[in-house]
Amino acid sequence: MLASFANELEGDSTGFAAVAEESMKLTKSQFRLTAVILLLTASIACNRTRKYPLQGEVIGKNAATGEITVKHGDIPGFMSAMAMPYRVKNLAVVQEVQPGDKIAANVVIGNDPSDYWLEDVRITDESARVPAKVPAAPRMLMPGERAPDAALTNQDGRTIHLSDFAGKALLVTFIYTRCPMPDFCPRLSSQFAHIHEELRKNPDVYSKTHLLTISFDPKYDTPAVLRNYGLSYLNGDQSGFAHWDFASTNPADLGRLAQAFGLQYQDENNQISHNMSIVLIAPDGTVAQFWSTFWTATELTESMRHAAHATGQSKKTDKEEFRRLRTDG
Ligand SMILES: [Cu+2]
Repeated sequence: MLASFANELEGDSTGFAAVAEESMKLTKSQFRLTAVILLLTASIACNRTRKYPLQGEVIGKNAATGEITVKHGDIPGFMSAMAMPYRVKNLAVVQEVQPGDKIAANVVIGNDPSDYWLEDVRITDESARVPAKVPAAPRMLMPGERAPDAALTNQDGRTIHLSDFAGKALLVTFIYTRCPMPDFCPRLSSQFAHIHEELRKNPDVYSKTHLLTISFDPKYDTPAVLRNYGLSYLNGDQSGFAHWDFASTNPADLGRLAQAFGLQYQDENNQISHNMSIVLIAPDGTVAQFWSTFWTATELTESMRHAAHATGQSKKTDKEEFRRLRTDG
């Protein structure tokens, strides 16, 4: 999944199917890792971090979320060989490593067992580095860059634009309603429901924030389907749609948004293999932050609160300025 993002950065989409397959493997790996960590936690009364040496190959990276995907061998005493994403807190390292690099590093497990990352990353062999191709394809945005606009059709069949939410902190994610993977779309929607409840507790914050869930399965996810799906996460309360839209768009605009926000999706046996992409768009229409694999509802809620009140740094809060970007591409 992150590997395909790296491919796309270099204008190469040939590895997409293989990468989509890898993405499903990663999911299983993550389940396995969770199980391993739970076991470790149960057996060790811990209040300290633990480190395990890792050697492997970088197969993808996401500079916007600070993650690299590593295919690694057995880690004695910790886990068997697999490929999975890791956070690297030192962002210079994420800039430096390239797909194909062999690395050595330490996996650090924090006090909270879901909190793990790589430290002391050294590139041990860069001879297999995947060469960059030019010209570069359109790429994922970085925080601070202006988000594109797009027209969408929401759960009421009404046309809305990303630019309609200028002046608010807008949290956007992507799902498809038939998703069978509990750790992906159902997690995104249930956690967005939790965020919605949290935001609602403060009317001031509530009025300055908005949630938007976009389907990447527009053929199946019609407005009626999205409406029912949305209601199931709003406890049947349709007044919630005033603060949380469920929408879809045409394939061209979906592709543009996916590119800008680092979303990958691929039809696969009547299902859709995909990664996770969450983007927070600030009131001035710029990207405040991205998340992919590592996030919590609490973290997202706090970031929205912060963004909603961090106005005044930019003059460009007006809708026309935001919308102008559509023609700029
Ligand atoms: Cu899904």
